Amino acid sequence: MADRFDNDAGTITEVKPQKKLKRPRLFRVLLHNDDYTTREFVVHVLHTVFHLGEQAAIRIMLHVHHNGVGVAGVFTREVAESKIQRVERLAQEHEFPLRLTMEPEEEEDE
Ligand code: TYC
Repeated sequence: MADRFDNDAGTITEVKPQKKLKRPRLFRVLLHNDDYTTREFVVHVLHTVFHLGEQAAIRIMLHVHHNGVGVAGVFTREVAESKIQRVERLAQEHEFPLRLTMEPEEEEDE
């Protein structure tokens, strides 16, 4: 229930209870392996869309190539969604079947 108090003018002001400020939920963007997308294209995408340096981009691409899936980055929902859309569009333009998904990070308590 909202708190109430009278001020000097005799009016009543309702004060909304303070909502606890929470950090936004974060999402992992997962990159999936396939047999057709070139290694160069994956590195290019990691560099241009995820702003990873050459070394990190190559490392993640190789991790996905060998393990089937890997994390391209961690973002808020909107940023994760827009990066996935950008990559899907780039991949379509190059006729690569590259696939990305997103999943929520575990909430930390506090
Ligand atoms: N497996 C691909 C190849 O050998 C390379 C690749 C890596 C594709 C990562 C997708 O997410 C990917 N050309």
